[in-house]
Amino acid sequence: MLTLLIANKNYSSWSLRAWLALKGADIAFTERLLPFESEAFDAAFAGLAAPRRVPLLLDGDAAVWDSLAIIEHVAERYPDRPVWPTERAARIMARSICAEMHSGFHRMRRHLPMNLWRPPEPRACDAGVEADIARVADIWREARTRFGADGPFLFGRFSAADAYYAPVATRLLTYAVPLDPVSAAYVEAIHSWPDFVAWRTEALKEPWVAEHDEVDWPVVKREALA
Ligand SMILES: N[C@@H](CCC(=O)N[C@@H](CS)C(=O)NCC(=O)O)C(=O)O
Repeated sequence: MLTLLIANKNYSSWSLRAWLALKGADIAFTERLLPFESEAFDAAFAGLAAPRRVPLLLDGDAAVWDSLAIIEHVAERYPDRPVWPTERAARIMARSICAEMHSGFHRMRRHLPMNLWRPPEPRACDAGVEADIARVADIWREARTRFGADGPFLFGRFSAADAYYAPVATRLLTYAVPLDPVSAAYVEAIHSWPDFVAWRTEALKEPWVAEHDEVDWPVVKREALA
């Protein structure tokens, strides 16, 4: 049995990536939510030969840490599940753009933190952040044009690449970034995906506020629960 350690659903974009990738591939797991800066968070990592970071997957007595390693681990362990796109050229691009997200886009990630309960409102961006956003739009356009015929996601049907770019889709909405039609449709597809809706619904109920992720601090702009 698999157990996925995650943190706050409102803020933890790396947790969201691993969680969505497993859900999207229909891989069963138990989720364990550890609020940031809690004793439970520290206790969960005591005795594990792994960094104190989420997501972390427990597979029996093995700990797999880092979202990309988790995704590759489950792809290997469940080869019949659609973790990655099935077509080779699509899979090559999917892996490449996940690696690009994993090691890049620092300016955008820092300036526009994931914050699912913040109502959409613009935030001024410098040229570096704008360049990151433009690169995301280029990736989405290329994937959708070359491989997107079978559905609304980057490679048609949902894959790990969508799990990886879902937090970006939320940031573009949260900070009211102007979008081209392809990006707007993709952001909408992510926000309508039932697994994402389930995650966001839970996020909006959370009590924990992280000052460094609230760009309007000391004001916490927070959408009321429906
Ligand atoms: N590159 C790592 C990033 C993991 C990471 O930075 N996780 C953050 C939360 S999103 C964390 O656990 N921070 C611990 C803390 O803030 O106490 C991955 O892909 O899993």
